[in-house]
Amino acid sequence: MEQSQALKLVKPHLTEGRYRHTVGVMETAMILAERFGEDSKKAETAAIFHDYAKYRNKDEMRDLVKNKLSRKDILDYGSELLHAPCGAYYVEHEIGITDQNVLNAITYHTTGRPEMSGLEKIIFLADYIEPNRTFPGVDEVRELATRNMDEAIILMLQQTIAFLVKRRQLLYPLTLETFNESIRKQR
Ligand code: DGI
Ligand code: FE
Ligand code: FE
Ligand code: FE
Repeated sequence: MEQSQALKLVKPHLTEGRYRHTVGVMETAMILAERFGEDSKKAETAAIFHDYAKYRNKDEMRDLVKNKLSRKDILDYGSELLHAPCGAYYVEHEIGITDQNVLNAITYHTTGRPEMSGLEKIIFLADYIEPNRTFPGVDEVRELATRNMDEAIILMLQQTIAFLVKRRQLLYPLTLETFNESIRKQR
C-alpha cells in the first residue's frame, strides 16, 4: 500500500498529536530498517498502523481479547496494553494487512517479547525514540540505536520498568520476560 493511502486510513482513528507521533515512528522505523538491513516497506506499514487501536473503546477491546485473542492474561493488567494486540487484529480484519511479521510488530510494540524479529525490534524501538518523544533518558536510547539495537532495547526496557515501578503500575510478565531475555543474551 502507498504511504499516503495508509496514512489516510489511519488518520481518522487518531488525535492530531498521535498522528504526529505516528509519522515520527514511521520515519524513525524506516531509517532503522535501512541501517540494520530490514525491509523498510514493512517497517513503514507496521509503523503507520501500530497505534491504530489507541483510542478504541476499552470494553470492545476486552471482549475481543476474551473471544478471539490468545493472550487473555493481558486483561489483568493496565488497559494501556490492549491497543497493541487488538490493533493488530483490527488492522488485519479492517485494513486487510496479512503479513504476519507486520502484524506481530504491531502486537508486540508495547511490551516486546523474547526472540523478536528484526522488524519487531525496529517498531518497539522507533515507538520509544521517535523525534516527538521527550521523556528523560530518551537521548541515550537514541544514541545507542545508531549502532546497537539490542543495547538500545535493554536501556529502553530498563527505563520503562523503572517508570512503571515508580508509579506502582502492574508489570506485565511479557515485559519482564523481554527484559530478562535481553539481559541473558547480552552476557
Ligand atoms: O502507544 P504509545 O503511547 O505510543 O506507546 P506504547 O504502546 O509503548 O504504550 C506505552 C504505555 O504502555 C505506557 O503508558 C506504559 C505502558 N506499559 C508498557 N509496559 C507495561 C505497561 N503498562 C503496564 N501496566 N505494564 C507493563 O508491563
Ligand atoms: Fe502504542
Ligand atoms: Fe512503546
Ligand atoms: Fe506509539
